[in-house]
Amino acid sequence: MTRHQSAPELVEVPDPVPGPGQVRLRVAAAGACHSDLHLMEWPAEQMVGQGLRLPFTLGHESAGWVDAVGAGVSAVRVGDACAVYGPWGCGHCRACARGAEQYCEVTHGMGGPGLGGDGGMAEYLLVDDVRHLVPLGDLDPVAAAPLTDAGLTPYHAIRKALPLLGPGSTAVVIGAGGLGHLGIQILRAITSARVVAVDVAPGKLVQALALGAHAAVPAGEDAAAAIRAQTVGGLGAQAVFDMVGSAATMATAAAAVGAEGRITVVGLAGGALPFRFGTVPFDVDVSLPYWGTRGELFEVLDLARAGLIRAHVETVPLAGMPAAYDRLRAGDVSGRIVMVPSA
Ligand code: FEH
Ligand code: ZN
Ligand code: ZN
Repeated sequence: MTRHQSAPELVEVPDPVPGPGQVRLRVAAAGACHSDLHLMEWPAEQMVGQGLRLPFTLGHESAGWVDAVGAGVSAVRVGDACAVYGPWGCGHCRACARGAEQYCEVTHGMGGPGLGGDGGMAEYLLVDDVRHLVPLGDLDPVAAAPLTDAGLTPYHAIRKALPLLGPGSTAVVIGAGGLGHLGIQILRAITSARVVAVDVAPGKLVQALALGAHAAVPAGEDAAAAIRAQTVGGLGAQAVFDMVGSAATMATAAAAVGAEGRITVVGLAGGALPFRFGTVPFDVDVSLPYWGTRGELFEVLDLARAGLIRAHVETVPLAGMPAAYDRLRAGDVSGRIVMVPSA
């Protein structure tokens, strides 16, 4: 990104040189996230307010191969396939000490690659510290890249709702796109909930069923009633994961969740949820989590290695990314678009 409230530009940048403790990664793939679209829309004051200064290279969901290491790096070797943990923290505060670098007391989840630092929409990505690399072993780095955000974010959210998702429970995923298509798979892999997918696009509902959703409901006025009909006794869902975050999807979540349930809003569409007596059932928790921990990224990759989840990717060369972002904005992407430099 070079200018506020503008489309990204393709520019030549020098190949990064790793300093002590750093690693240069040859990018295998970098996912295109809806959040990138929000970054392109944010006015200067909002970007600066989040600590994001232009210019920087987009791409906060990356994987690739170690290309060069700086002095003192021994945990990885040239040629190793690795995923990049994206929310780079200070490494020393309480949050970082437990691996929750997305909640770092210093960086507050920003400043990493593609979020103020130079990201993966490039041939090379400079990783600030080897702790932000997770070895992939035999996992394909192109398919693994989306797991670092589109997988890790719903995984973190679902992990927090686990106590609610036992036998007889219902979990709803609103938005079956980049995060939703992986959230459905993660719910099937680590919970015994009945999974209901909601989306505006018929094609995404078909894909959701193929990926393991037990039911698929078109978004809209009648969605909440259709969701409640899927729940035990029609009493509402135990957990609703809103991957969109618009006023309409939040209203659907509030009407679909049952008493003592949990609404988790992950999407950044900027909607608001009236939260007072009568707008949500009794004892409903509402949460707005952000990304996930370093330890959880290992667990997400373990799920992929076990064949329990897989990102459905469409590869695009770097030159094709401006048009790809336009398709993402138009809702015309199923699964995840990943930029592949060699495509
Ligand atoms: C990025 C920037 C701001 C908010 C949320 C995000 C997510 O896409 C990161 O997972
Ligand atoms: Zn993202
Ligand atoms: Zn920290």
